[in-house]
Amino acid sequence: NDILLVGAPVDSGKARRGCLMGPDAYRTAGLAEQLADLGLAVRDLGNVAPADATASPDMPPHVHAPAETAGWTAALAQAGERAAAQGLPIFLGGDHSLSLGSIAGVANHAAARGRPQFILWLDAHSDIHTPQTTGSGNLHGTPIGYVTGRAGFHGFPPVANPVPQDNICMIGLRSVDGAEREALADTAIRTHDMREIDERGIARPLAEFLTDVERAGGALHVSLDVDFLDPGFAPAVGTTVPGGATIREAHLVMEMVCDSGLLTSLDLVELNPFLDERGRTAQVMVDLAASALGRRVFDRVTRAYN
Ligand code: DIR
Ligand code: MN
Ligand code: MN
Ligand code: MN
Repeated sequence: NDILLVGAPVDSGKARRGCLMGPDAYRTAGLAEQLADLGLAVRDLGNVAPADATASPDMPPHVHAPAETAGWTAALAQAGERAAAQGLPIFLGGDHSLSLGSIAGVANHAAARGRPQFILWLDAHSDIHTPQTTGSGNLHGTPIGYVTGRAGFHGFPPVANPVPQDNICMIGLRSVDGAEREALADTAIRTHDMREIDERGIARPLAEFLTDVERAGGALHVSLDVDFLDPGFAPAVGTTVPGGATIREAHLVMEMVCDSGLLTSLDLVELNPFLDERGRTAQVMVDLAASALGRRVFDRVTRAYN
């Protein structure tokens, strides 16, 4: 299965700039080379460009850069669907608003193959806002809202294949506001906050989810937000929240995802190289991607997720 690198220098999902440098930071950190060293065939498709779009008058006025993000969503959905037909796309962000498009695109591909789409959401935040519920007006807080088919995304492409709530698992939560809490309470989305990880460990909730994906014959999209990690290890993100996953927990998640054999697409999002020290966070993200795609100290006989 070929690995396709899809550059998504989306920077319109929030006011603070810098995520547009993300794709080149991953390239500079050697993502393609590290995956090729694992014996994988890697193709860098270059960067996607946003489609032209205009903002809808129905969009609440406090929402930041809606036209630009709608244009990215259209372009990335198309690029994502096409890439998924050729192999396993890795979307190099870019802020988390790129996932409106990446997930809409891979879900279209899965639907065409008759496979249910699943999402593993690794993030401090649940990102389930709509343009009406977001307090910040930042659309990087809305991708789960969009891909599950919540209303209110005026001027955005209609979601052809919404992802069922039962097929979404969030791990790492520690910053969820009132409107998100309410939205999540009404859903079947599985949420695992940091307290649960402290109490049960990270492997158990993940294993339960992977077992369900396997039973359903699902396609698995993993969306990895830099702020899933503790800012002590991964400082180059605009929305740091203390108390995140350790490097060891994050590698365990990636290795279990790899062992499951279920991974079909991956987002690397929210890296802001402008905030980094010598590309340190980019390197951490590249190492995690390598774990998701087979890097190991030793091979194991049994599948680690069982
Ligand atoms: C934040 C954004 N909850 C907001 N979320 C982030 O603006 O509503 N997601 N940073 O990862
Ligand atoms: Mn996020
Ligand atoms: Mn986040
Ligand atoms: Mn929020």
